[in-house]
Amino acid sequence: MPVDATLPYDDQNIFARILRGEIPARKVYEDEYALAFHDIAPWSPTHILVIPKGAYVSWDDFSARASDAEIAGFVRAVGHIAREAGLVTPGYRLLANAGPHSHQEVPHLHVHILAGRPLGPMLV
Ligand code: DGP
Repeated sequence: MPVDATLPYDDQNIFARILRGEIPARKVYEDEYALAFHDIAPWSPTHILVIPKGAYVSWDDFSARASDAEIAGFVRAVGHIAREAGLVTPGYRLLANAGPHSHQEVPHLHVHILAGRPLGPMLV
């Protein structure tokens, strides 16, 4: 069910629970600003989700409220993960849904890293 990203942050959302270690995830990377783990229902052979450690619903929420250090740390983490996973040469796609029209399902900002096969053009 898509979420309304304008609602206040819900600290019971599934990614908040993964961050707190209440439910398991197949972790790929973690640092002070970001946690990355494999998507439970992958759309492509490589499907990694990267989330900020802070409580942000969406990209617009994050860019409005996060500190410069959080934003820089998160963006650097996404690039680091792509490089470390060997995705740079074959290529990869970044995608972040926000709000009902995008079909965002989890109300904690996440960037999808999609790779592992030719992905074709974006479908909207
Ligand atoms: P979005 O529609 O952009 O909000 O994508 C949410 C993604 O989160 C979707 O691809 C499935 C994934 N997902 C949902 N629940 C879990 C979970 O409990 N664990 C993991 N690893 N991924 C999840």
